[in-house]
Amino acid sequence: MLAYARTRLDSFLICVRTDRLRSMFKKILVANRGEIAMRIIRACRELNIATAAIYSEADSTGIYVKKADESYLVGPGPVKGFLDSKQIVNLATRIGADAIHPGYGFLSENADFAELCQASDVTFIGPSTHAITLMGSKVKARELAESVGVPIVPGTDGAITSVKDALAFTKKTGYPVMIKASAGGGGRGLRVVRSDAELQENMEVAAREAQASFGDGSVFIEKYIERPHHIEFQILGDRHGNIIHLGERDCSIQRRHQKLIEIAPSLILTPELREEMGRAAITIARAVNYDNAGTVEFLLDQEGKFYFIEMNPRLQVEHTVTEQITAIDIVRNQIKSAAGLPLSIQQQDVILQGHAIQCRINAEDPQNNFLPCTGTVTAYLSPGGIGVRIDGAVYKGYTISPYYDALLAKLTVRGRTWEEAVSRMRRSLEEYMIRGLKTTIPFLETIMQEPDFIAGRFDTSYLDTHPDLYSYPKFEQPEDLVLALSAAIAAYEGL
Ligand code: MV4
Repeated sequence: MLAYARTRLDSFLICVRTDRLRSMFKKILVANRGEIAMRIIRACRELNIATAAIYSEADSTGIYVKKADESYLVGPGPVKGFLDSKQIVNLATRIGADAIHPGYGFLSENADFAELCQASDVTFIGPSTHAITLMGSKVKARELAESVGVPIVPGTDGAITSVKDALAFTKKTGYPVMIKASAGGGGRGLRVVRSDAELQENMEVAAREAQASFGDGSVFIEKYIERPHHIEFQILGDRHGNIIHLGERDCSIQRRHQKLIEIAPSLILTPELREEMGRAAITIARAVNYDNAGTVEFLLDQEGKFYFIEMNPRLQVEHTVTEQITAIDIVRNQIKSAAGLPLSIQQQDVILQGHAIQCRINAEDPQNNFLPCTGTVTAYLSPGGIGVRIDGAVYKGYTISPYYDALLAKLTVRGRTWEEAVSRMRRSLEEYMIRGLKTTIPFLETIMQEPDFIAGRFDTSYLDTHPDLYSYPKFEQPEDLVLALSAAIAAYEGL
């Protein structure tokens, strides 16, 4: 009898909670596109919250446009609409959307946009403008980390304005050093220099580039950590002062800061180091009263020492690997925290189970310097089975345009062990069929068969130190060869 009463009470509480959520947000405007728009729409549907998508003319065939309850054309052109704060907030107000989810990229780290949302009484689903602003300055983020006792890379005190100051720093620490744009991020505005001459050559260029790219020419210098692991901790906060971490992701397999493969958990963190780095991540988040989802980035050097480098005040592409090993829905928690609800999980509820790997299925040709590829998908079949997740927005007949990033889909697998996860990813990539344009699938398949990767022996130098990865067969399928030969014959015959 008691068990039955308990079940009835649980069902009642679920209804109340969902109703409360529904009463919190009636409609969310998804201010993004592609796979992350799909991801947000899915979370909203599970919370019974209506969704409004925005799209450009170049994107009108996007599957997320079809899946949203409403969709609105923004512009002009393929990108400007997604970056037009006023147009988006005015639309939200006009259609009765009481919240906006920015996804990642576009306006997701734009404090002015978050401010405009607030001023227009539309909830910005993300951290406070204070957190966005502070973490948008790598110099301020470093100062904050140092002030709360979290290790940072030895570097200059604040931004530097003269080569003289730069040389004074390198005289003390030696080379190599990294020149970083304070307003940069995600790998943009970074230069490694290994001598006084290189420093003098690059300082002014770095400042000019930073001014042109970010509207802020401030640069600072850090000691360059050779061949680090790039480890980031997922943070979840709410508006009641609760902050937890959901473990780490190892994002070391990148090419020029473009992440290709992410894994969770890291294969090299000991439980003690995970505990220490997790505590450091929460310390930094607490110092800015962090109240939504965010990621604290560290470098781990070859001696096992870690250093804070930056915090990303937004949802990340690679959040899926964390979700797969914790069974915690990060986007759902973002929405609930932004709606003012307290976190429903505490740190002790976060259990990391198994291993997850995410591969980015990009419309790029790794054998041609990752040149972005466009074209129409002539055949599409995604993998499935136990522990396989696809976050994507591609289907047969979809045309990939040159206006957006090359991400077609994210393939995430989970296994009880690392070996199981690798074999599952290998099998899933074999199964994944996208025809009509080149993708990173064959390149990723090669990595899944590479001994160092399988053994977990990789750091940020992996792609540079394994050139054989690029020598997979040029034509993945016979029809690719036929297409290429037909094109060659046609060109020869001057057709
Ligand atoms: C570094 C570093 C080595 N030493 N800083 C900065 C942006 C972040 N997303 C990665 N960043 C790095 N900062 C110091 N002092 C190495 C990285 C880094 C990286 C740098 C160049 C090329 C690829 C990289 C991949 C991960 C981390």
